Formats: sequence, C-alpha cells, structure tokens
Amino acid sequence: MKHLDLSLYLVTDSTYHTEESLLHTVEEACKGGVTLVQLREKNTGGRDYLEKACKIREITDRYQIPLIIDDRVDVAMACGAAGVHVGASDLPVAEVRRLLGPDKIVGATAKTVEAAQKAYQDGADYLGVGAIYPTTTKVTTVLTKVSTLSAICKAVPIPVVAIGGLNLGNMDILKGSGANGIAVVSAIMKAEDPKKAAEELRLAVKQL
Ligand code: TZP
Ligand code: MG
Repeated sequence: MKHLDLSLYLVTDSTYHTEESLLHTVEEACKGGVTLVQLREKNTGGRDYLEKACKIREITDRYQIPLIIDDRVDVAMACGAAGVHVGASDLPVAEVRRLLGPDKIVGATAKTVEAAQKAYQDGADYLGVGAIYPTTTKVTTVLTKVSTLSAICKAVPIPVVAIGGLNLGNMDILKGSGANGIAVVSAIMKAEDPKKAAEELRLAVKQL
C-alpha cells in the first residue's frame, strides 16, 4: 500500500478565481500545510485543463505535495501528476489503474460500503466519501451519513477522506469515524487568507 497523507486534501474550484488567484490560493494553501491537492476543473477543455495542471504542478512540486487530477487520466499523464480521482460516472477504477500503472495514485468516490469494496478491489489507493454536509460546490450531491463513512472505513484497508461542506466549525462530527482526513474546497478556496485557513484546518484535523 502507498503511503498517503490525506489529512488535509485541497480540492480546487476555478469558478470564483482568475487563473492568477487560483495559483496564488493553491500556493498559500501549500504553505499552510495541505497534504494533497486535487485540480478539479469542470467544463474545461483538455488543452486548458492541461495548461492549468502544469502550472499547478510547478507549485505542488515545490512543496513536495502530490497533485491529483480530477476525472482526466489523459491530463494527469500529460502533466506528470501523481494520480487521478474518479467518481461513478468517470472511467472505471480498474481501467484507470490499468492506464496509469501500479505506481500512480488512483482515488475513487464511494458512497456505499459496496462501492468502497469494489473500488478497493479494482485498485483504488484511497477513497473520498461524502458529501457529509450540504455543499454549494457540487450540484445534486446526496448526503452521506457519518455511520456510512465509519462502515466504509472499517470495510476497506485503504485510507478514506471525508468531503462535503466541511470546515473548522463542523468537522468534529468525524471524530471516531476512522476517516484519515478531510477534503475541502470552500474552506480554503474561498478563505480570505488561505494559508491561515489551511494551518487552522490542519491543526484541527490532528485533534480528530
Ligand atoms: N464531492 C462531494 S462534496 C464535494 C465534492 C467535490 C464538494 C465539496 O466542496 P466544499 O466547498 O468543501 O463543500
Ligand atoms: Mg468525477
């Protein structure tokens, strides 16, 4: 099993950022202690996605933080990212693993124990589980109970990161769930001071 630190997993959102502010926010978040970065671009063509991915990778490389690309195996391969994250409507985990080979990171979204076990068997290195709380970042997101999160953590040997509406004030709900960390968009991407936000979240995750 790969050694992955999922304590504070930053997922990007370009919808309320210029490219410059996106890159700045990611860099500040890296300074503040995020342990993994996922570039998540919806409605971005392959060429622009790749260009952005290469720029983000320059930053994450400087801080030695793995960069995960959401949805797109081709973009991840082309920019030399550390891995790919896929959900239920993306390429199947087994196919992504086959394309990326054994060394790259494959992350998968799982909302049920069955989906979690299948993703693990098919070669996922970690699972994202949620949305734990309502979120405006992702449309039509069904909430996942913490009891389901706990059951998933018990059912698979790979690390699990909780996602969805999580912030400093509400992450205590994860205590004792077995989750290895939290994945956030808004709590960092919308923060006035993303470095401070990351520092505070990182500290809080350690208390879980
Ligand atoms: N998957 C489940 S919830 C979510 C994703 C990508 C969005 C989480 O964003 P936020 O802003 O941290 O609620
Ligand atoms: Mg996806």
